[in-house]
Amino acid sequence: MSDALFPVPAEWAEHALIDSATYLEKYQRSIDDAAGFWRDEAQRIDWIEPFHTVKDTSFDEADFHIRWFEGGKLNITANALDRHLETRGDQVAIIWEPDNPSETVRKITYRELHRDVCRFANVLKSRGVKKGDRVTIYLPMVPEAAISMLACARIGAVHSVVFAGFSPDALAGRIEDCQSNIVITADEGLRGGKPIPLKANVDAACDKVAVETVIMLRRTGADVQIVSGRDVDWTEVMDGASSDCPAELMDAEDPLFILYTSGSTGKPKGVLHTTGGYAVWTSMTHQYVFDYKPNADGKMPVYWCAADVGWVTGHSYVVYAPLINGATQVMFEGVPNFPDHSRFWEVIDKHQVEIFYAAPTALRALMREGDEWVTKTSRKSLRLLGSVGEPINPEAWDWYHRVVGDRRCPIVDTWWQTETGGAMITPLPGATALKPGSASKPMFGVKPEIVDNDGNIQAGATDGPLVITDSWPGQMRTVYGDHDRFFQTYFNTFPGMYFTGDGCKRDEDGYYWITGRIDDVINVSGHRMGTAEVESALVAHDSVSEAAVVGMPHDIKGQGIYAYVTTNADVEDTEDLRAELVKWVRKEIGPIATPDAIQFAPGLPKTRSGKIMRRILRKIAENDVSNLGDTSTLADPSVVDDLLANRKK
Ligand code: 6R9
Repeated sequence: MSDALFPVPAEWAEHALIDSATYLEKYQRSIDDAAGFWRDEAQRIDWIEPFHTVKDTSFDEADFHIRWFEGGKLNITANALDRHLETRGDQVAIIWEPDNPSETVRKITYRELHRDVCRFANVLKSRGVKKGDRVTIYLPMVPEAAISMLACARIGAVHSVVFAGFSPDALAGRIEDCQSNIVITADEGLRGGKPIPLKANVDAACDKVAVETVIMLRRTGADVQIVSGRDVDWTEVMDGASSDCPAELMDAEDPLFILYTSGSTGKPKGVLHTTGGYAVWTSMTHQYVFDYKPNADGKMPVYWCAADVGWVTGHSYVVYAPLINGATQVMFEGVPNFPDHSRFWEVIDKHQVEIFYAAPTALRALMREGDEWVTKTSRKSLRLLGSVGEPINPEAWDWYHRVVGDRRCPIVDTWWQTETGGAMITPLPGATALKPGSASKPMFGVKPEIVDNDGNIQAGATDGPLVITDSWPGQMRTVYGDHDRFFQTYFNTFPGMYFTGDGCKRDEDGYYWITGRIDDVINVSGHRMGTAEVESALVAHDSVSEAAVVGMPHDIKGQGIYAYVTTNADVEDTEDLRAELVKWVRKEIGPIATPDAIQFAPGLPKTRSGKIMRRILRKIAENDVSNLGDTSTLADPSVVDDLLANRKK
C-alpha cells in the first residue's frame, strides 16, 4: 500500500458532473432510498413502457430472486442508436483504428451504425434467428463485432461473444453450452501483424458441434474453406438486406447476453445479463466514472477503452454504455506494441483522445520499455485515465500518472467483474482524492463489506473477503442453464451476501484496496483463468495422470500460471514433453492459458482424504518457502521435499 494521496484537481472539482459533496449526498440517498434513487437514474433510458417496480431482490436462499425495473419495456439499441439520430446522426460513433497504422481508419456515424445494425438484424432474421435464440460471435476488434452484438439486441436474440483468442475446443464448448446454431466470424483476425485463423477455428469447432449457419466477414481476404449450405459471406447477405428493422419490445428482465467466464470449479459459466438494469447501470457508471459529457464547444470528447469485445469491459464500456451516452470512441484492432511501443500514445495523438481506459498488464509491459516511447508523443489531448482488470501496483500507477498523464490526469481505478456488469468500486474524477493502488470508494447503490471467514461483517479498517450485501441493477441474473450453480457460486459461501471471490483491505479513510482473488481463479494479464480449467486440459494429455495449477507472481502479467504435473509411470519427464504440454494447453484453451512454468512432480501434496493442499503449492510457486505452514496432515509429507528440490525458476 502506498501512502500517497492525490487531491481532486481544482478544475475537476469545479466542472465534473459529480464533486465530493454530491458524491456523498447521492451515495447516501442510493442506500437510504434505493427505489427513489434508481427511479430517477433510470430516466436516462428511454422506456417504451414505464416500469412499475424499481427493485425487487433478495439474496436469501428461501426467497432468492433479483428483478429490477419490472414492467418496464425497452430496447437497448433504441437507446444506443435511434434516439441519437435526430441530434447526432452525423456524429462519429466509432473511429476504427486498424492493427496496422498504414491501413485506412474507418469512421462510422450514428446514422451509419444504425443502418448497418438494422440490416444485420434483418440478415439474422432471414436466417431464422428469433427473440431468445443464442447467437455466437467470434470476431476480432472490428466494427462488425459491435454491429453483430447490437443486431442481436435489436431483435431480442441473446449474444454470446467468444474472445477471438480462444481455441476451437473452447469455442465448441461455449456453442454447445448455450445451444446456439449460428456463428458470426471472420476469415482471419489481425493482431500485431499476425493473422489469427478464425474461420479455420470455427470449422474445427463445427466438427464437434452442429451449427446451421456461419456468417463470415472478410477481414484479410485469406483463402478459407467454405462449407456450402452452411457458410455465408457477410457482405453478400448485407447487400440485399433492408435497413428497416423495428426494435423488438423487450422486458426489463429479458436476457441481453451471455458471456462465459472462469470460476473456481468446473467449466466456464455463462454469465447472463438482462436488459433494463444493465442499460441503466452501464450508462450511469460510464457517465459518472469518465465524467462523460459534451465539452464546452458542444462536441463529445473522444473516448477510448482499449478492451477487447470478447471481455465484459468490451461489452459494457466499448459497445453498450458509450453508445447509449452518445460517445465518439476509438475502437482499436491492434496491440500496444505494434508496430512499436509508442502505438497507444500515437493513437491518442492521432484521434485526439481525451479519456483512455486500459489494463495494468499493458501498462506494465510498456513501462518496461522505457519512458521515451511515451514522451516523444504529445498526449496533450488526454484529460482522464482509467485502469481495469486487476490490481494496479503503485509503481505502474505512478508511471501512468507521471509519464503518460504528465501528472495532469486523474486515474480512475475501476474494480468490477463480469458478474457485476459495470464499475462497483471506483474513484470519480471530480469527487475522489486518489490513493495509488486503491479502487477507492463504492459506486452509487453498491454496499461493499468485508467479512471474516464466518461471514461476520467487520467494521472499520480491516481486511478479508469482499462481499456486496445488496443488489444493484447491473448484477448478473443467472448462470445460463444452471440457476442452482448461480446461487451456490455466489450466495452460499456467506449466506445473504454476494461473494466476489476477491480479498480486500479497507483503510481508516474507508478506501478499498483489492488484493486479488482468494478463490481458485488466476488473473493472467487481467483475464480470468480457472485453475480447474487448466488442470483438466493438462490431464486430457495422454502422458499426464494428474495436475495441479496455481498462480505465481509475474512482472507483466500480474499472475502467471504454474502447473505441477504428474506423468504416467511409463513416461519420461523430458524438456520436450514440457514444451509439448505448453503447446497442448494453448491448443486446448488458447494462448491466454499458456503455462509459465511446468514442474514435473512424482507426487502432489494431498491430505489423507485426498484433497490437494494448494496452499503449499502456491507458496512453492511464489518462492515463499520459509514457512509452508502445517504439513502434518499430509498423507505423505515427503512429497514436499521433492517439490521444493525441483521448483521451477
Ligand atoms: C472487469 C473485469 C474480474 C476480476 C475481479 C478482480 C480483478 C478487476 C480490478 C480488479 C483490482 C481492479 N479486477 N478490476 N482487481 N483492481 N481495478 O476485469 O472483469 O474479467 O470478470 O475479472 O478481476 O479480481 O474479481 P473480469
